[in-house]
Amino acid sequence: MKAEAQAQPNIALIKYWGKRDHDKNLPAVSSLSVTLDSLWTKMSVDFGAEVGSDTLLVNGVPTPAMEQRVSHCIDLIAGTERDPASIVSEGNFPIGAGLASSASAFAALVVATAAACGKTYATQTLAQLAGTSSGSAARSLYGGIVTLTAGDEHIDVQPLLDPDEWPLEVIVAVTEKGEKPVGSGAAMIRGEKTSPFYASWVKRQDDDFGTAKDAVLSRDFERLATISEHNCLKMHSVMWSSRPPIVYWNSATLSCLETIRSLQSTGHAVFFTIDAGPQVKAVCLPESAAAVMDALKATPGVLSLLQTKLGAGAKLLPSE
Ligand code: 2P0
Repeated sequence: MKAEAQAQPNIALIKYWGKRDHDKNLPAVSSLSVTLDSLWTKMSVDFGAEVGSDTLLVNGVPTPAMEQRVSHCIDLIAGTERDPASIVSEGNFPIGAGLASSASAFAALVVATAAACGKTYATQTLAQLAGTSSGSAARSLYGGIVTLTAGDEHIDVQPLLDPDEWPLEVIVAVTEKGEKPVGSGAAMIRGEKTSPFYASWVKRQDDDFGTAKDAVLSRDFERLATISEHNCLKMHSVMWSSRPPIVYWNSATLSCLETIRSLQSTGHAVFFTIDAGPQVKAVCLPESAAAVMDALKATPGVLSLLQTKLGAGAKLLPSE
């Protein structure tokens, strides 16, 4: 009747931006991501709570705005003839600020819901269910480095490397704490409809995805760095060229990019990626992590830093 699960957000190096099927929420492009370790979301789902309809508490605050999306995700697993659920979400990082909070939330939600209603699913099926609610959530079912390929009927999510097979680190420079002005889903639709670059973005994605996958399998950091930065900037070009334009960056975002360029010029193994928000994620090898932390800390406009290794996929937590 009640279960709790935990998942970590993931950061895409080859980005998901655009949908081939809106009803099924199928991505238009393949993506490749790293699952983080020390950022987390815990979700508990309780079908035995005496509530008249689904209720959602996020970090102790009732959050009716998200309820419909969460209820729909629970329906996919428990059916619509189910008892109402009390859903409690807790996390240790900002929500809706380009830090992939919906990825960890929906990944944890599908695991908790399946357990709470006594159903057993293959991880791949749980990934597909999570992806229906949030495309990127599908990737957080797995740890380490993960690929998501998109077909016309369903997605296929695969772990490419375990977290300890390539000990990358991710340093997140937080440059703004508030929620983003335009949600990812709406921003993607605007890009599909209005950006003159969208068709070319979709057409070239398989090449970028293949290059990144090869780079990961051969542990070629420089090659992964080059293709990841290129893919990130192409995604932002689609956003910037949408009408009206979507610019998630602020001046500190750009300052962080300059810092990372300067670290690269002194031989550090680091590259940047940026999602639907102004935060900059620096991906680096462990030997460069201290230098990256120091340099980003000294960068104007950086409010705080989060440092993490790669982590595991979503998991059920022991019941109390
Ligand atoms: C990604 N993002 O690959 C890309 C890069 C943001 C920028 O997936 O509409 O919340 O719920 O499927 O998963 C964020 O979008 O989108 C995202 P929906 P989601 O991580």
